[in-house]
Amino acid sequence: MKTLTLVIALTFAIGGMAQAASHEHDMSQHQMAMQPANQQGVGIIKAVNTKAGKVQIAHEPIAALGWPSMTMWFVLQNPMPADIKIGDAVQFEMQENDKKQWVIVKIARK
Ligand SMILES: [Cu+2]
Repeated sequence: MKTLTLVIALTFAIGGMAQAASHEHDMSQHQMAMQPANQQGVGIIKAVNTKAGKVQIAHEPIAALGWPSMTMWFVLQNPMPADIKIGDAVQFEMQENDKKQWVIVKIARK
């Protein structure tokens, strides 16, 4: 009976260690998943909300994401460059943040 208890205790200890190791592994994969490659887009500036730090763009299809062309709001990581006005064609680079918002990290006139 004592032996059985010891075996059970050991099994739990090893199981716990294995779990800790695999959890660590999962975490690194998770971090990689949270930082996907930046996506590229092109479109036309429709509106800018400076206060909210957002820009509305009528973008062309983004094949990598399976997006059709559409008009949508993006979060701006940095203030809009002063030379970009409504109606301008732009190319931009974006990434998804942990709130599932698409954040423009780079934007320039096309
Ligand atoms: Cu869109």
